[in-house]
Amino acid sequence: MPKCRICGRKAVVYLRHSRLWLCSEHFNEFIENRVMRTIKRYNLIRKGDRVLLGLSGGKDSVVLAHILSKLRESIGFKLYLAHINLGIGEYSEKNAEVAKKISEKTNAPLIILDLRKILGVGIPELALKTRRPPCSVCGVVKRYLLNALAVELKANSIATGHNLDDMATFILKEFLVQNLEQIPKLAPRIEGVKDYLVAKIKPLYETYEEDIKKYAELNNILYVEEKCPLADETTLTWHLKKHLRDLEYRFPGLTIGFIRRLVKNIEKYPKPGDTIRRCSICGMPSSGKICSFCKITEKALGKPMGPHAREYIKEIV
Ligand code: Q46
Ligand code: ZN
Ligand code: ZN
Repeated sequence: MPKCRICGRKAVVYLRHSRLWLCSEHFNEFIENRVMRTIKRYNLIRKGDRVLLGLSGGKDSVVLAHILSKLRESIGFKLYLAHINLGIGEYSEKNAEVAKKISEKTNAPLIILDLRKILGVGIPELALKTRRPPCSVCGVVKRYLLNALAVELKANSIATGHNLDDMATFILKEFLVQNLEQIPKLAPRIEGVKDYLVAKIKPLYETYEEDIKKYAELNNILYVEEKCPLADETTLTWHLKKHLRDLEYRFPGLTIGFIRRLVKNIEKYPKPGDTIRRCSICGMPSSGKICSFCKITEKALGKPMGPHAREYIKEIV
């Protein structure tokens, strides 16, 4: 039976990327240290910060909620959880239930934004009426509502559960389509603009998806395993992620090496040409005159709903 490299007790996990057998206690320590190092290396959270974590109910954000709740005392920050109920039938209800349980477990206040209460419709209807892929509409809605909520909460940053595999995949995709100016937007920390755009941070930037799964398993952490029924498994991004996982298996440590070297050189990539302005309808960040949320809701519902969504959030905060 393999033994833990640190304490010699029975090992339960093998980390291929680090060629390391570990017991459950030292595996937890390894993962939590890695997140802490990512936070420090990229200056993601500072003492006294208010951090709003987007909690979907899936394994990444749920594990991140647990780890951040453990680290909040030693770093000295306040953790808030935000869950957006996207109105995708039973799938969304299950996620909302998990979010409530995680909030109790981690002792972090939870704010639920229910899309059907705000707009009267969910993601499936918005996608159908705008004839856009559900995930693209969903991305716009989630980014908008999380940012609007973070602005009202006066949060210093919005944390998301994007993991190492996600980020390496997104970056590879931008390489393949030669959208190089998108790469700086995939850094571990993206600065905000005072009063209307809150900084984005990714504390799981250097943590493998497989390790997150193991962490959840070993610590009996509840999360929604079921995939979103609207997920599109035919996209380039989806295939790239699958192939990257195979490559990582053959060449352990490939993904983390790639990401670390890339971040070191991120300054050398062309800067995004689009300047951030404020939407002329709702005042939230936008690359054009009107933000995507106002455009989508106007197309689907006949009226840009940015101002209404902002009012709704102001009232519940
Ligand atoms: S929730 Fe939304 Fe995901 Fe479902 S519609 Fe697509 S983006 S797959 S993370
Ligand atoms: Zn050990
Ligand atoms: Zn707007």
